[in-house]
Amino acid sequence: MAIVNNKNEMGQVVPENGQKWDSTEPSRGSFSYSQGDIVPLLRCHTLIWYSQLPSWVLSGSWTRSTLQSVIETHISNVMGHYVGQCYAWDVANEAVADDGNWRDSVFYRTFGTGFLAISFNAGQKADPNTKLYYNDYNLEYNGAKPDRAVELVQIVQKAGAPIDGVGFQAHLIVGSTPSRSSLTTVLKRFTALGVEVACTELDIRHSSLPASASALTTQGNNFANVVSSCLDVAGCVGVTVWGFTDKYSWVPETFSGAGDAFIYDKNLGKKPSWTSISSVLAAKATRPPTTASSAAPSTTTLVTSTIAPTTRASTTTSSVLTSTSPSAAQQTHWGQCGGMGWTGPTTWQSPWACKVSNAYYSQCL
Ligand code: 9MR
Repeated sequence: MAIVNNKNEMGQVVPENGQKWDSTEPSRGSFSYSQGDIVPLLRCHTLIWYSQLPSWVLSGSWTRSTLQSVIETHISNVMGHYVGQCYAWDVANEAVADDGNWRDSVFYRTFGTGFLAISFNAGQKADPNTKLYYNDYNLEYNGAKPDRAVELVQIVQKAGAPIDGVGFQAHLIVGSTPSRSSLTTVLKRFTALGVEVACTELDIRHSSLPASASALTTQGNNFANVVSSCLDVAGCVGVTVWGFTDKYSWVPETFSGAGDAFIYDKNLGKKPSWTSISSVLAAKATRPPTTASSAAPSTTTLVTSTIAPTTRASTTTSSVLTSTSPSAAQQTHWGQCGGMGWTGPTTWQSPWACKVSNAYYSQCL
């Protein structure tokens, strides 16, 4: 809790299961917020999902009219309870099946895709100031699933209903994560529709345990790539990890033998993945604004990283780069002077030297 509540570490928190329908309205018309209320700064999750529904919703016999009323009552009560506390709400979750077809659910069976506009309209009515999101996994690689999710956003927009964002859950596997550029490409397919995007449930699991030192390094590089992809996209507003310590995780229960998918180990020590993410964020934070393309996104602000830049992790080794061609754009004391993807100054002012912290970050010290 000390780590979660440290705002230099986490910019916002998701109550993992506490806001789901089976927690908030376990029986019809009877609302409970005891699990959701335990955290104060929220990315809110989730309202309309085929899973973790109480049986009265799952096996009720609904007409369009009765189910619409149940959806609207649920959304208005739950969002109403959290008004002003949620940066964003995952209004609809996982409405697309793994093969790219629409996912079967009580909502889809009753309305076809019509439940989406009903839900997003209800969301706007309940809290006009939160961001209304569609959230799903396996959107991270172009293919049938993101194709359908693009269609989903367009369906909601064409219906005249509000949709502000698309959440990429990003439950990934060490060594098989998308490249920085391919993830950037798919994120941009959605921002091109006028919505913001975010990584909302990032974890990168080892397929087998214990992880070797080199697997931990790979995991760190994989995390850094995902965060970098988000930073590369104007309109990608944040990265949320779906748990932070390997001590507690949904992963081993679902993927037997796999795990250690997070940024702190079981003893609450920082892993290479923490250091990699911290370095990427520090590099971005110290990068001077140079061109229009690197300016703040016009529609959104970079505010919602779960892991905020903090003091950079100490490094055990550091090497000093040699300046080859001094130019007009020399970096000043403390600024970044190199690292993967760095496009700013790579020469520096005397008497400072450019010290390599890691592959992602060199600093003028
Ligand atoms: O982390 C959640 C886990 O504790 C629950 O048992 C599980 C039940 O489906 O849901 C997990 O969270 C899921 C999230 O709500 C939606 N995206 C996938 C997450 C991992 O399964």
